[in-house]
Amino acid sequence: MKRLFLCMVLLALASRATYAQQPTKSKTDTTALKYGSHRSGNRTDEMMERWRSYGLGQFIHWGVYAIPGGHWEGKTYNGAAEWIRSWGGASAPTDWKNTYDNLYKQFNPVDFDANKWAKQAKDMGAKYLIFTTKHHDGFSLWPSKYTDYNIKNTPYKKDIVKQVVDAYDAQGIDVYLYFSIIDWNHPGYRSAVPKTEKDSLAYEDFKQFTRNQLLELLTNYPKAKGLWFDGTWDAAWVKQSKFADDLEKELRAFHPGLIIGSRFRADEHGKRHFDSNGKMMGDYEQGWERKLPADIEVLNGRDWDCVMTIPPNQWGYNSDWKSSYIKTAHDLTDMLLHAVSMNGNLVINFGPDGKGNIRPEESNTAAKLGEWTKVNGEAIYGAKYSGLPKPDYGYYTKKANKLFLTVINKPVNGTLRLAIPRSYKQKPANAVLLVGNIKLNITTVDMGMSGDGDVYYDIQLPANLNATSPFVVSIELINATGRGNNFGEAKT
Ligand code: FHN
Repeated sequence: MKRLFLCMVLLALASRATYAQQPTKSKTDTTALKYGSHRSGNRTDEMMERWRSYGLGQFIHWGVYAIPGGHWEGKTYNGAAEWIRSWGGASAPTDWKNTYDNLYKQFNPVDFDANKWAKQAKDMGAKYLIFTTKHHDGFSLWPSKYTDYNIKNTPYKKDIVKQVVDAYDAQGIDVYLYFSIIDWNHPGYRSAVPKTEKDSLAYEDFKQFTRNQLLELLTNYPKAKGLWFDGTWDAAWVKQSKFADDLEKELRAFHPGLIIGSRFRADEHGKRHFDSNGKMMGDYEQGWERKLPADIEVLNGRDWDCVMTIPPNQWGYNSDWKSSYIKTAHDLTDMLLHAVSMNGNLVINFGPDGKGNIRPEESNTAAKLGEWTKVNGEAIYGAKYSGLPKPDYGYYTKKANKLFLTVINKPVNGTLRLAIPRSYKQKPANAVLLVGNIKLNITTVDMGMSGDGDVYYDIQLPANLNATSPFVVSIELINATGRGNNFGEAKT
Protein backbone atom coordinates (compact mmCIF):
# COMPACT_ATOMS: atom_id res chain seq x y z
CA MET A 1 0.00 0.00 0.00
CA LYS A 2 2.80 2.35 1.02
CA ARG A 3 4.66 1.51 -2.16
CA LEU A 4 1.57 2.16 -4.28
CA PHE A 5 1.14 5.55 -2.63
CA LEU A 6 4.80 6.42 -3.29
CA CYS A 7 4.42 5.38 -6.94
CA MET A 8 1.37 7.59 -7.28
CA VAL A 9 3.19 10.57 -5.77
CA LEU A 10 6.17 10.03 -8.05
CA LEU A 11 3.88 9.70 -11.06
CA ALA A 12 2.05 12.87 -10.14
CA LEU A 13 5.36 14.74 -9.74
CA ALA A 14 6.70 13.36 -13.01
CA SER A 15 3.56 14.39 -14.90
CA ARG A 16 3.82 17.89 -13.35
CA ALA A 17 7.43 18.13 -14.42
CA THR A 18 6.51 17.03 -17.96
CA TYR A 19 3.61 19.44 -17.97
CA ALA A 20 5.93 22.31 -17.07
CA GLN A 21 7.91 21.65 -20.23
CA GLN A 22 4.87 21.80 -22.46
CA PRO A 23 3.99 24.86 -24.47
CA THR A 24 0.98 26.54 -22.89
CA LYS A 25 -1.64 29.01 -24.00
CA SER A 26 -4.49 30.79 -22.31
CA LYS A 27 -8.00 31.00 -23.75
CA THR A 28 -7.17 34.18 -25.61
CA ASP A 29 -3.78 33.06 -26.92
CA THR A 30 -3.50 31.77 -30.45
CA THR A 31 -0.07 30.14 -30.09
CA ALA A 32 1.06 27.64 -27.48
CA LEU A 33 4.40 28.87 -26.09
CA LYS A 34 7.03 27.52 -23.75
CA TYR A 35 9.10 30.68 -23.52
CA GLY A 36 6.66 33.49 -24.02
CA SER A 37 5.24 35.84 -21.43
CA HIS A 38 4.48 34.21 -18.07
CA ARG A 39 2.04 36.84 -16.88
CA SER A 40 -1.08 38.58 -18.08
CA GLY A 41 -1.34 42.23 -17.17
CA ASN A 42 0.99 44.37 -15.06
CA ARG A 43 2.88 43.44 -11.92
CA THR A 44 1.03 44.63 -8.82
CA ASP A 45 3.68 44.25 -6.10
CA GLU A 46 5.13 47.05 -3.97
CA MET A 47 8.44 47.24 -5.84
CA MET A 48 6.70 47.74 -9.15
CA GLU A 49 4.41 50.34 -7.59
CA ARG A 50 7.54 52.18 -6.54
CA TRP A 51 8.91 51.93 -10.09
CA ARG A 52 5.66 53.41 -11.37
CA SER A 53 5.94 56.43 -9.11
CA TYR A 54 9.49 57.45 -10.20
CA GLY A 55 8.52 59.76 -13.04
CA LEU A 56 12.09 60.92 -13.67
CA GLY A 57 15.25 58.86 -13.94
CA GLN A 58 18.87 59.34 -14.89
CA PHE A 59 20.81 57.12 -17.28
CA ILE A 60 24.62 57.12 -17.19
CA HIS A 61 26.73 55.71 -19.99
CA TRP A 62 30.31 55.47 -18.88
CA GLY A 63 33.20 53.31 -19.91
CA VAL A 64 36.52 53.39 -21.75
CA TYR A 65 34.80 54.94 -24.80
CA ALA A 66 34.81 58.15 -22.76
CA ILE A 67 38.58 58.39 -23.39
CA PRO A 68 38.40 58.87 -27.20
CA GLY A 69 35.15 60.82 -26.70
CA GLY A 70 34.10 60.54 -30.35
CA HIS A 71 37.61 61.13 -31.80
CA TRP A 72 40.04 58.67 -33.27
CA GLU A 73 43.48 59.47 -34.57
CA GLY A 74 42.64 63.06 -35.27
CA LYS A 75 39.27 62.38 -36.88
CA THR A 76 35.87 63.14 -35.44
CA TYR A 77 33.18 60.46 -35.58
CA ASN A 78 29.66 61.70 -35.32
CA GLY A 79 28.07 58.34 -34.65
CA ALA A 80 27.25 57.42 -31.07
CA ALA A 81 30.57 57.77 -29.19
CA GLU A 82 30.10 54.56 -27.18
CA TRP A 83 30.19 52.63 -30.48
CA ILE A 84 33.55 54.07 -31.59
CA ARG A 85 35.25 50.68 -31.43
CA SER A 86 33.11 49.59 -34.35
CA TRP A 87 33.39 52.73 -36.49
CA GLY A 88 36.69 51.75 -38.09
CA GLY A 89 35.36 48.91 -40.20
CA ALA A 90 37.72 47.14 -42.57
CA SER A 91 39.47 50.35 -43.62
CA ALA A 92 40.48 51.38 -40.12
CA PRO A 93 43.73 53.41 -40.25
CA THR A 94 45.43 51.18 -37.65
CA ASP A 95 44.46 48.09 -35.75
CA TRP A 96 41.58 50.07 -34.35
CA LYS A 97 39.89 47.35 -32.30
CA ASN A 98 43.10 46.19 -30.77
CA THR A 99 44.00 49.76 -29.82
CA TYR A 100 40.53 50.21 -28.36
CA ASP A 101 40.74 47.00 -26.36
CA ASN A 102 43.90 48.33 -24.72
CA LEU A 103 42.49 51.73 -23.82
CA TYR A 104 41.48 50.44 -20.41
CA LYS A 105 45.17 50.56 -19.49
CA GLN A 106 44.78 54.35 -19.53
CA PHE A 107 41.42 54.48 -17.76
CA ASN A 108 42.11 56.57 -14.69
CA PRO A 109 39.16 58.83 -13.94
CA VAL A 110 40.87 60.92 -11.31
CA ASP A 111 37.95 63.34 -11.03
CA PHE A 112 35.30 60.65 -10.51
CA ASP A 113 33.25 61.31 -7.41
CA ALA A 114 30.15 59.13 -7.16
CA ASN A 115 28.76 61.29 -4.35
CA LYS A 116 28.95 64.36 -6.55
CA TRP A 117 27.07 62.60 -9.36
CA ALA A 118 24.47 61.29 -6.95
CA LYS A 119 23.96 64.72 -5.37
CA GLN A 120 23.52 66.26 -8.80
CA ALA A 121 20.98 63.57 -9.73
CA LYS A 122 19.12 64.14 -6.47
CA ASP A 123 19.03 67.89 -7.10
CA MET A 124 17.74 67.27 -10.61
CA GLY A 125 14.88 65.27 -9.11
CA ALA A 126 15.82 61.80 -10.41
CA LYS A 127 14.27 58.95 -8.47
CA TYR A 128 16.21 56.18 -10.19
CA LEU A 129 19.45 55.60 -11.99
CA ILE A 130 20.30 53.19 -14.79
CA PHE A 131 24.06 52.69 -14.81
CA THR A 132 26.12 50.96 -17.51
CA THR A 133 27.99 48.22 -15.69
CA LYS A 134 29.11 46.86 -19.06
CA HIS A 135 28.39 48.25 -22.53
CA HIS A 136 28.83 46.49 -25.89
CA ASP A 137 32.65 46.77 -25.72
CA GLY A 138 32.55 44.28 -22.83
CA PHE A 139 34.50 46.41 -20.37
CA SER A 140 33.22 45.68 -16.85
CA LEU A 141 33.17 48.61 -14.45
CA TRP A 142 33.25 46.19 -11.55
CA PRO A 143 36.04 43.76 -10.61
CA SER A 144 34.46 40.76 -12.32
CA LYS A 145 36.07 37.39 -11.60
CA TYR A 146 35.01 36.18 -15.02
CA THR A 147 37.08 38.49 -17.23
CA ASP A 148 40.34 40.41 -16.95
CA TYR A 149 38.79 43.19 -18.99
CA ASN A 150 37.57 44.99 -15.92
CA ILE A 151 38.15 48.02 -13.74
CA LYS A 152 40.56 46.23 -11.38
CA ASN A 153 43.12 46.05 -14.17
CA THR A 154 43.09 49.76 -14.96
CA PRO A 155 45.29 52.35 -13.26
CA TYR A 156 42.16 53.39 -11.36
CA LYS A 157 41.60 49.89 -9.91
CA LYS A 158 38.62 50.70 -7.63
CA ASP A 159 35.15 49.23 -8.07
CA ILE A 160 33.11 51.91 -9.84
CA VAL A 161 29.78 50.07 -9.72
CA LYS A 162 30.01 49.77 -5.95
CA GLN A 163 30.74 53.46 -5.49
CA VAL A 164 27.84 54.41 -7.75
CA VAL A 165 25.37 52.02 -6.11
CA ASP A 166 26.32 53.17 -2.61
CA ALA A 167 26.32 56.89 -3.42
CA TYR A 168 22.94 56.85 -5.17
CA ASP A 169 21.42 54.60 -2.56
CA ALA A 170 22.57 57.05 0.12
CA GLN A 171 20.66 59.78 -1.74
CA GLY A 172 17.53 57.62 -1.83
CA ILE A 173 17.84 57.02 -5.58
CA ASP A 174 17.12 53.45 -6.71
CA VAL A 175 19.77 51.86 -8.91
CA TYR A 176 19.23 49.64 -11.96
CA LEU A 177 22.16 47.91 -13.54
CA TYR A 178 22.47 48.27 -17.29
CA PHE A 179 24.03 45.16 -18.84
CA SER A 180 24.81 44.60 -22.50
CA ILE A 181 24.44 41.07 -23.81
CA ILE A 182 26.58 42.08 -26.79
CA ASP A 183 30.18 41.73 -25.65
CA TRP A 184 32.78 42.51 -28.32
CA ASN A 185 35.60 41.48 -26.01
CA HIS A 186 34.57 37.96 -25.10
CA PRO A 187 36.07 35.31 -27.43
CA GLY A 188 32.87 33.28 -27.41
CA TYR A 189 30.53 36.15 -28.28
CA ARG A 190 28.79 35.75 -31.64
CA SER A 191 26.37 38.06 -33.35
CA ALA A 192 25.17 35.58 -36.00
CA VAL A 193 23.78 32.17 -35.10
CA PRO A 194 26.79 29.84 -34.70
CA LYS A 195 27.10 27.48 -37.66
CA THR A 196 30.10 25.33 -36.81
CA GLU A 197 30.62 23.14 -33.79
CA LYS A 198 33.57 25.29 -32.77
CA ASP A 199 31.38 28.40 -32.86
CA SER A 200 28.61 26.68 -30.94
CA LEU A 201 31.00 25.60 -28.20
CA ALA A 202 32.43 29.09 -27.99
CA TYR A 203 28.93 30.56 -27.75
CA GLU A 204 27.98 28.10 -25.00
CA ASP A 205 30.98 29.37 -23.09
CA PHE A 206 29.81 32.95 -23.66
CA LYS A 207 26.32 32.09 -22.36
CA GLN A 208 27.76 30.70 -19.14
CA PHE A 209 29.96 33.77 -18.83
CA THR A 210 26.89 36.00 -19.23
CA ARG A 211 25.01 34.05 -16.56
CA ASN A 212 28.00 34.19 -14.22
CA GLN A 213 28.40 37.93 -14.62
CA LEU A 214 24.72 38.58 -13.99
CA LEU A 215 24.67 36.49 -10.83
CA GLU A 216 27.88 38.17 -9.78
CA LEU A 217 26.32 41.61 -10.19
CA LEU A 218 23.30 40.68 -8.10
CA THR A 219 25.54 39.10 -5.47
CA ASN A 220 27.91 42.06 -5.25
CA TYR A 221 25.26 44.78 -5.42
CA PRO A 222 22.16 43.48 -3.66
CA LYS A 223 20.80 47.03 -3.33
CA ALA A 224 20.15 47.09 -7.08
CA LYS A 225 16.46 47.08 -7.87
CA GLY A 226 16.61 45.75 -11.38
CA LEU A 227 18.57 44.89 -14.50
CA TRP A 228 18.29 47.02 -17.62
CA PHE A 229 19.26 44.84 -20.57
CA ASP A 230 20.56 46.01 -23.91
CA GLY A 231 22.19 44.55 -27.02
CA THR A 232 19.73 41.67 -27.18
CA TRP A 233 18.87 41.93 -30.87
CA ASP A 234 21.63 39.68 -32.26
CA ALA A 235 20.33 36.66 -34.14
CA ALA A 236 22.48 34.40 -31.92
CA TRP A 237 20.84 35.70 -28.72
CA VAL A 238 17.33 35.77 -30.18
CA LYS A 239 17.68 32.01 -30.71
CA GLN A 240 18.34 31.48 -26.97
CA SER A 241 14.71 31.51 -25.87
CA LYS A 242 15.03 28.61 -23.43
CA PHE A 243 18.36 29.70 -22.01
CA ALA A 244 17.23 33.30 -21.56
CA ASP A 245 13.89 32.29 -20.06
CA ASP A 246 15.58 29.95 -17.57
CA LEU A 247 18.13 32.62 -16.75
CA GLU A 248 15.46 35.26 -16.19
CA LYS A 249 13.66 32.90 -13.80
CA GLU A 250 16.92 32.18 -12.01
CA LEU A 251 17.75 35.87 -11.62
CA ARG A 252 14.27 36.63 -10.32
CA ALA A 253 14.45 33.77 -7.80
CA PHE A 254 17.90 34.91 -6.74
CA HIS A 255 16.82 38.52 -6.20
CA PRO A 256 13.13 38.72 -5.25
CA GLY A 257 11.36 41.81 -6.54
CA LEU A 258 13.90 42.27 -9.36
CA ILE A 259 12.61 44.42 -12.19
CA ILE A 260 13.49 43.47 -15.76
CA GLY A 261 12.16 45.17 -18.88
CA SER A 262 10.99 43.68 -22.16
CA ARG A 263 14.38 43.76 -23.92
CA PHE A 264 15.91 40.70 -22.38
CA ARG A 265 14.63 37.73 -24.29
CA ALA A 266 12.76 36.45 -27.30
CA ASP A 267 10.20 33.65 -27.46
CA GLU A 268 10.80 30.43 -29.39
CA HIS A 269 9.58 32.10 -32.59
CA GLY A 270 12.09 34.92 -32.29
CA LYS A 271 9.55 37.52 -31.15
CA ARG A 272 11.13 40.19 -28.96
CA HIS A 273 9.45 42.46 -26.37
CA PHE A 274 6.05 40.92 -27.17
CA ASP A 275 5.61 37.20 -27.60
CA SER A 276 3.82 35.48 -30.47
CA ASN A 277 0.51 36.08 -28.68
CA GLY A 278 1.24 39.79 -28.37
CA LYS A 279 1.93 39.61 -24.61
CA MET A 280 4.76 41.66 -23.18
CA MET A 281 7.75 39.67 -21.90
CA GLY A 282 9.15 41.45 -18.85
CA ASP A 283 7.86 43.93 -16.32
CA TYR A 284 7.60 47.03 -18.48
CA GLU A 285 7.85 47.97 -22.12
CA GLN A 286 11.44 48.86 -22.86
CA GLY A 287 11.23 49.80 -26.52
CA TRP A 288 10.76 53.55 -26.16
CA GLU A 289 14.23 54.75 -26.93
CA ARG A 290 14.56 58.40 -27.97
CA LYS A 291 10.88 58.45 -28.85
CA LEU A 292 7.59 58.87 -27.01
CA PRO A 293 4.20 57.33 -27.71
CA ALA A 294 1.82 59.58 -29.63
CA ASP A 295 -1.15 58.68 -27.47
CA ILE A 296 -2.01 56.54 -24.49
CA GLU A 297 -4.06 54.05 -26.51
CA VAL A 298 -0.98 52.52 -28.16
CA LEU A 299 0.28 51.51 -24.70
CA ASN A 300 -2.75 49.44 -23.85
CA GLY A 301 -2.26 49.96 -20.10
CA ARG A 302 1.31 48.67 -20.03
CA ASP A 303 4.09 50.06 -17.84
CA TRP A 304 6.89 51.66 -19.88
CA ASP A 305 9.92 53.91 -19.74
CA CYS A 306 11.53 56.15 -22.32
CA VAL A 307 15.29 56.62 -22.38
CA MET A 308 16.38 59.92 -23.89
CA THR A 309 19.63 61.51 -24.95
CA ILE A 310 20.25 65.26 -24.63
CA PRO A 311 21.95 65.48 -28.05
CA PRO A 312 20.30 63.50 -30.89
CA ASN A 313 22.08 60.15 -30.43
CA GLN A 314 25.08 60.25 -28.14
CA TRP A 315 25.01 58.12 -25.02
CA GLY A 316 28.69 57.93 -24.16
CA TYR A 317 30.85 61.05 -23.93
CA ASN A 318 31.49 62.85 -27.21
CA SER A 319 33.57 65.96 -26.69
CA ASP A 320 31.87 67.64 -29.68
CA TRP A 321 28.16 68.01 -29.61
CA LYS A 322 27.87 69.09 -33.20
CA SER A 323 24.13 69.06 -33.59
CA SER A 324 22.00 72.16 -33.34
CA TYR A 325 19.33 69.99 -31.72
CA ILE A 326 20.53 69.82 -28.15
CA LYS A 327 17.53 69.41 -25.89
CA THR A 328 17.05 72.16 -23.36
CA ALA A 329 15.67 71.71 -19.87
CA HIS A 330 12.34 72.95 -21.26
CA ASP A 331 12.34 70.37 -24.05
CA LEU A 332 13.04 67.70 -21.46
CA THR A 333 10.33 69.01 -19.13
CA ASP A 334 7.91 68.74 -22.03
CA MET A 335 9.04 65.13 -22.63
CA LEU A 336 8.87 64.33 -18.94
CA LEU A 337 5.27 65.47 -18.71
CA HIS A 338 4.48 63.71 -21.97
CA ALA A 339 5.74 60.47 -20.41
CA VAL A 340 4.12 60.85 -16.98
CA SER A 341 0.78 61.91 -18.47
CA MET A 342 0.78 58.51 -20.19
CA ASN A 343 1.92 56.52 -17.13
CA GLY A 344 5.57 56.27 -18.16
CA ASN A 345 8.96 57.30 -16.75
CA LEU A 346 11.46 59.51 -18.58
CA VAL A 347 15.12 58.62 -18.13
CA ILE A 348 17.61 61.30 -19.22
CA ASN A 349 21.08 60.21 -20.26
CA PHE A 350 24.41 61.65 -19.14
CA GLY A 351 27.81 60.70 -20.58
CA PRO A 352 30.69 61.66 -18.25
CA ASP A 353 34.15 62.22 -19.75
CA GLY A 354 37.20 59.99 -19.35
CA LYS A 355 38.20 61.70 -16.11
CA GLY A 356 34.80 61.27 -14.52
CA ASN A 357 33.38 64.75 -15.03
CA ILE A 358 29.82 65.34 -16.10
CA ARG A 359 30.09 67.90 -18.88
CA PRO A 360 29.00 71.49 -18.07
CA GLU A 361 26.14 71.44 -20.63
CA GLU A 362 24.64 68.40 -18.91
CA SER A 363 25.22 69.83 -15.46
CA ASN A 364 23.44 73.05 -16.45
CA THR A 365 20.51 71.13 -17.86
CA ALA A 366 20.32 69.01 -14.72
CA ALA A 367 20.38 72.11 -12.53
CA LYS A 368 17.60 73.81 -14.54
CA LEU A 369 15.49 70.69 -14.45
CA GLY A 370 16.09 70.53 -10.72
CA GLU A 371 14.82 74.07 -10.24
CA TRP A 372 11.68 72.99 -12.03
CA THR A 373 11.11 69.71 -10.22
CA LYS A 374 11.70 71.35 -6.85
CA VAL A 375 8.69 73.61 -7.37
CA ASN A 376 6.54 71.38 -9.56
CA GLY A 377 7.47 67.85 -8.51
CA GLU A 378 3.92 67.10 -7.37
CA ALA A 379 2.89 67.02 -11.02
CA ILE A 380 5.25 64.13 -11.76
CA TYR A 381 6.10 61.95 -8.74
CA GLY A 382 3.40 59.36 -8.25
CA ALA A 383 1.24 61.26 -10.71
CA LYS A 384 -0.50 59.39 -13.51
CA TYR A 385 -2.73 59.59 -16.53
CA SER A 386 -5.71 61.82 -15.70
CA GLY A 387 -8.36 60.13 -17.84
CA LEU A 388 -8.89 63.45 -19.65
CA PRO A 389 -8.09 64.28 -23.26
CA LYS A 390 -4.72 66.00 -23.70
CA PRO A 391 -5.14 69.79 -23.49
CA ASP A 392 -3.49 71.99 -26.14
CA TYR A 393 -1.85 74.00 -23.35
CA GLY A 394 0.34 71.08 -22.31
CA TYR A 395 -0.33 68.02 -20.18
CA TYR A 396 -2.63 66.80 -17.47
CA THR A 397 -1.37 64.49 -14.76
CA LYS A 398 -3.31 63.35 -11.73
CA LYS A 399 -2.66 62.18 -8.19
CA ALA A 400 -5.56 61.35 -5.83
CA ASN A 401 -7.92 64.34 -5.97
CA LYS A 402 -5.43 66.67 -7.60
CA LEU A 403 -5.28 67.40 -11.27
CA PHE A 404 -2.12 69.09 -12.52
CA LEU A 405 -2.07 71.11 -15.67
CA THR A 406 1.48 71.68 -16.86
CA VAL A 407 1.34 74.58 -19.26
CA ILE A 408 3.87 74.47 -22.06
CA ASN A 409 1.90 76.78 -24.37
CA LYS A 410 0.63 79.75 -22.42
CA PRO A 411 -2.57 81.21 -23.91
CA VAL A 412 -2.07 84.80 -25.07
CA ASN A 413 -5.36 85.89 -23.42
CA GLY A 414 -4.15 84.70 -20.01
CA THR A 415 -7.13 82.38 -19.47
CA LEU A 416 -6.88 78.62 -19.32
CA ARG A 417 -10.14 77.10 -20.51
CA LEU A 418 -10.57 73.53 -19.30
CA ALA A 419 -12.99 71.25 -21.14
CA ILE A 420 -14.03 68.49 -18.73
CA PRO A 421 -16.27 65.77 -20.18
CA ARG A 422 -19.61 65.44 -18.41
CA SER A 423 -18.88 61.77 -17.98
CA TYR A 424 -15.82 62.62 -15.83
CA LYS A 425 -16.78 61.96 -12.25
CA GLN A 426 -14.99 64.99 -10.82
CA LYS A 427 -14.90 68.72 -11.37
CA PRO A 428 -12.37 71.46 -10.54
CA ALA A 429 -12.91 73.34 -7.30
CA ASN A 430 -9.75 75.31 -6.47
CA ALA A 431 -6.69 76.17 -8.51
CA VAL A 432 -3.20 77.13 -7.41
CA LEU A 433 -0.20 78.16 -9.47
CA LEU A 434 2.62 76.10 -7.98
CA VAL A 435 5.32 78.65 -8.68
CA GLY A 436 4.75 81.29 -6.03
CA ASN A 437 1.86 79.27 -4.55
CA ILE A 438 -0.68 81.73 -5.99
CA LYS A 439 -4.39 81.01 -5.69
CA LEU A 440 -6.12 81.38 -9.04
CA ASN A 441 -9.67 82.34 -9.80
CA ILE A 442 -11.71 79.56 -11.35
CA THR A 443 -15.21 79.95 -12.83
CA THR A 444 -17.66 77.69 -14.62
CA VAL A 445 -18.35 78.95 -18.11
CA ASP A 446 -22.00 79.63 -18.80
CA MET A 447 -22.70 78.05 -22.17
CA GLY A 448 -26.26 79.37 -22.46
CA MET A 449 -28.46 77.06 -24.51
CA SER A 450 -25.65 75.53 -26.47
CA GLY A 451 -23.23 72.92 -25.26
CA ASP A 452 -21.63 69.64 -25.99
CA GLY A 453 -20.37 66.72 -23.95
CA ASP A 454 -18.00 68.98 -22.00
CA VAL A 455 -18.33 71.40 -19.13
CA TYR A 456 -15.97 74.37 -19.36
CA TYR A 457 -14.03 76.07 -16.58
CA ASP A 458 -11.90 79.17 -16.89
CA ILE A 459 -8.79 79.67 -14.81
CA GLN A 460 -7.44 83.19 -14.79
CA LEU A 461 -3.65 83.43 -14.80
CA PRO A 462 -2.02 86.37 -12.97
CA ALA A 463 -1.67 89.31 -15.33
CA ASN A 464 1.99 89.68 -14.42
CA LEU A 465 2.86 86.01 -15.00
CA ASN A 466 6.08 86.16 -16.92
CA ALA A 467 6.36 82.48 -17.78
CA THR A 468 9.83 81.74 -19.09
CA SER A 469 9.47 78.03 -18.42
CA PRO A 470 6.59 75.54 -18.24
CA PHE A 471 4.45 76.12 -15.17
CA VAL A 472 1.96 73.99 -13.27
CA VAL A 473 -1.55 74.76 -12.10
CA SER A 474 -2.65 72.38 -9.37
CA ILE A 475 -6.40 71.90 -9.43
CA GLU A 476 -8.34 70.38 -6.59
CA LEU A 477 -11.06 68.07 -7.83
CA ILE A 478 -14.33 67.37 -6.06
CA ASN A 479 -17.03 64.90 -6.89
CA ALA A 480 -19.30 65.98 -9.69
CA THR A 481 -22.60 64.26 -9.05
CA GLY A 482 -25.85 65.18 -10.72
CA ARG A 483 -24.07 67.05 -13.48
CA GLY A 484 -26.58 66.26 -16.19
CA ASN A 485 -26.54 68.02 -19.50
CA ASN A 486 -28.91 70.96 -19.23
CA PHE A 487 -27.94 72.24 -22.61
CA GLY A 488 -29.24 71.20 -25.96
CA GLU A 489 -26.91 68.81 -27.72
CA ALA A 490 -26.34 69.63 -31.37
CA LYS A 491 -28.71 67.69 -33.63
CA THR A 492 -26.76 66.68 -36.69
O1 FHN B 1 23.51 50.46 -28.81
C1 FHN B 1 22.99 50.96 -27.61
C2 FHN B 1 23.34 52.41 -27.40
O2 FHN B 1 24.72 52.57 -27.43
C3 FHN B 1 22.78 52.84 -26.06
O3 FHN B 1 23.36 52.10 -25.02
C4 FHN B 1 21.30 52.64 -26.03
C5 FHN B 1 20.62 53.00 -24.73
O4 FHN B 1 19.32 52.54 -24.69
N1 FHN B 1 20.98 51.23 -26.30
C6 FHN B 1 21.52 50.68 -27.52
C7 FHN B 1 20.71 51.01 -28.68
O5 FHN B 1 19.40 50.61 -28.48
